Amino acid sequence: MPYIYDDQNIFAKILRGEIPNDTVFENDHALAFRDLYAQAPDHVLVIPKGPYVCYDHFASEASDAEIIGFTRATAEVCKLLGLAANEGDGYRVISNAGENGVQEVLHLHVHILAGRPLGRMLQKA
Ligand code: DGP
Repeated sequence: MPYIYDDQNIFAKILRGEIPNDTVFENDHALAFRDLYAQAPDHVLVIPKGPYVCYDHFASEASDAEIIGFTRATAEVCKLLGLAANEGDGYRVISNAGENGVQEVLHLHVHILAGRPLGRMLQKA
């Protein structure tokens, strides 16, 4: 089944400048901005500029340049916030996908969470 991208999602609107955001970093292929509903002292979302629904969509269909630009953007955010595991207290990267992943916004994003102990990755159901 093809991936269906809805360009009316909230992150598409942010990319078009229709909704403001608190930008942390930007390059040709990615935008990083603070999550409006932060769940940790540092909670940054990194999104590709292209129309990708979720992580596996991006990983399978994005160009090499997009994948490099997006991945390097996550590294820049870690550097800018002083989180890198070799110099800071660490962080967590999460990307939710689909119903079981409880993805609310259907434009690929990774959450970078940091600034406090984050506990174990998952609670038992
Ligand atoms: P997810 O459940 O993985 O799809 O997370 C979506 C995140 O997006 C959630 O943590 C809240 C955040 N969010 C939703 N709307 C906005 C918005 O308009 N601006 C910003 N900066 N973040 C938003």
